[in-house]
Amino acid sequence: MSGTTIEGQMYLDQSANIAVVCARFNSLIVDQLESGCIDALTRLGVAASDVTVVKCPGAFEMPVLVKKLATGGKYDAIIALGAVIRGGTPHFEHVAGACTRGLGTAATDSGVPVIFGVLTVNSIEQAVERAGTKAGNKGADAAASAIEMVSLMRQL
Ligand code: INI
Repeated sequence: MSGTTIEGQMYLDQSANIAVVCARFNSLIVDQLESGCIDALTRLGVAASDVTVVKCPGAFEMPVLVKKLATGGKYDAIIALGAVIRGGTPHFEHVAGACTRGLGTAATDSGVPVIFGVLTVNSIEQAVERAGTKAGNKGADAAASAIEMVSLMRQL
């Protein structure tokens, strides 16, 4: 049994600046992730005016932007939203791998929470399922993770 448990709250009672980086590639899906994310952030206590959305070409470009935002000292958390959908070539592995590694590095190098809201799926159907249909909305899930991490970082 431990003496202390530290947990993040799931609702923010202090202000927080959140950046949401959205890939334009597969925008039919990512636009749904973005709206689910913004809706959840505001319902979880973040003022709409404290949310900054940054649009980029695709998942491959996200790490450099996220790193710049994370090291600028302005944001309490950064949420990356994108959709990498497998095709018939190895392209998927390169884009998804570079994006995943780069976002992880941006988080650990900067010390600012980076939330991985990038779908990496085998089909458009799997992406649709995660963008506001039967498997929920991964953008909204990413918002909840961001709030939990901001709360945790403020306690540690
Ligand atoms: N970018 C994505 O965000 N998702 C994809 O599924 C994808 N695929 O499969 O090609 C994708 N490619 C573009 C890439 O992210 C860069 O924007 C592009 O290569 C220019 O650097």
